[in-house]
Amino acid sequence: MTGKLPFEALSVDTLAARLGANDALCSHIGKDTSRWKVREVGDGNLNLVFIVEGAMGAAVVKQALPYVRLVGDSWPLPLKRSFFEYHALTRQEARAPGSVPAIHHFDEGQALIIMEYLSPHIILRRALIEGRQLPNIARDIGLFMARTLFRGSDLHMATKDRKADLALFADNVELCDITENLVFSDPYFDAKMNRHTSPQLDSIVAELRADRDLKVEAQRLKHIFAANAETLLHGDLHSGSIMVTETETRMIDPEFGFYGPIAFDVGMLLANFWMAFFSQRGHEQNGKRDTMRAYLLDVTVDTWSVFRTEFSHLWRTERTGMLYQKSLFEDQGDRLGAEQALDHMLHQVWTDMLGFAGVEVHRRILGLAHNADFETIADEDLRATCEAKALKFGRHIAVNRRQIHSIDEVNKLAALIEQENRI
Ligand code: SR1
Ligand code: MG
Repeated sequence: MTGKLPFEALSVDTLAARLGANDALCSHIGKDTSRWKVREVGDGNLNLVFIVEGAMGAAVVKQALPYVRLVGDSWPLPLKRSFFEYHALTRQEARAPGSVPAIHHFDEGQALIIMEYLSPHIILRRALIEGRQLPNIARDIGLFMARTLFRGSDLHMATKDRKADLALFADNVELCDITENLVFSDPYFDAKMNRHTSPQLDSIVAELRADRDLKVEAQRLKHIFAANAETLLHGDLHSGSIMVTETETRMIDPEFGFYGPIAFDVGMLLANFWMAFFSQRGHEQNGKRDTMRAYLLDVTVDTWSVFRTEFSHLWRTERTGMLYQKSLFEDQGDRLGAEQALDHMLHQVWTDMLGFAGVEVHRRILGLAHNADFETIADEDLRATCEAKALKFGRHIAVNRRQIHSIDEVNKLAALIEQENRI
């Protein structure tokens, strides 16, 4: 296949014929296509994902569709998101080696990426729903965020390179538009594609939509998201975008990559741990999840701590960009000045991160794109109870983010809300 053919979506039946001559794929799985087994496994909202197994091994073929898969062709979405995913993956690999799947081949015209098949990895969200405690995720994801977010910014990059990347990713307009609407606005009015557990949550939803402070805060966060082009974000760093084994963690799916605020990836990620926490009560059929709940709160503490520590380390050792130049501080013997600036920066990330986490929780319960943590709770009353607690928590951290000073404080609040009998 060459990039010059018109785009055509692959299928289980056509994949071998269409990619049988692809050298990159053949070199990884073997070229005898009669031995290829193809499965479509995409369970995300946007794309096709195939696992192709051959005599020598397996690979993943991911292809964008010209529309949103979750909704159908009534919602067109450009194929170029595959281009942004490819470029984001190459930068993430350079900035945090070993943290993303290896890329074997990219075909821009067909909007497809052939990449490493991660096995026996599973999606982190699934592991958390099953109640599995993975020992390394806080370390691995904390390091990934610190390294990619620091090294993709003007703190580290030559400003000419950063501006070129800023221009490149600025064209990821339609995916930013999804986040701008689905995360920051739609949950707070009666948007067409919204849904929630009804009637159980109806009155809470009405309250949130009438909550002036919350809506103002959500719009302030949207403003930060849209205007603060600090670094190359993953852009969709939730527990469905992370694959894990007991010992390994890999980030996938950065098609929402663009230049935005450092705090966005961190907030979205932590929100997903807090949602996993609030959903545990809905998954207690085979036993209590108290230790799992404690584990999830520990993961938020450790992730934030690893992020902070690594970001601070990079600040001290790799601050080679045009921001907070060493010539102004360390080179004049003013190490404390650099530390003061670092403190300011981390404080800003902390405050905004809480806000982004709060609205992420809301949109997964009130908007179009829900998450399996809550959706797989079959008992709707129980699901609504878990969701109502998460909504209350999300509102609190979004609106009061400037008055919250530590992650222990946040987690105490989460534990208190979790124990409430009525909402
Ligand atoms: C229409 S896309 C809905 C959501 O799916 C993606 O994974 C992103 O999280 C997006 O917001
Ligand atoms: Mg995705």
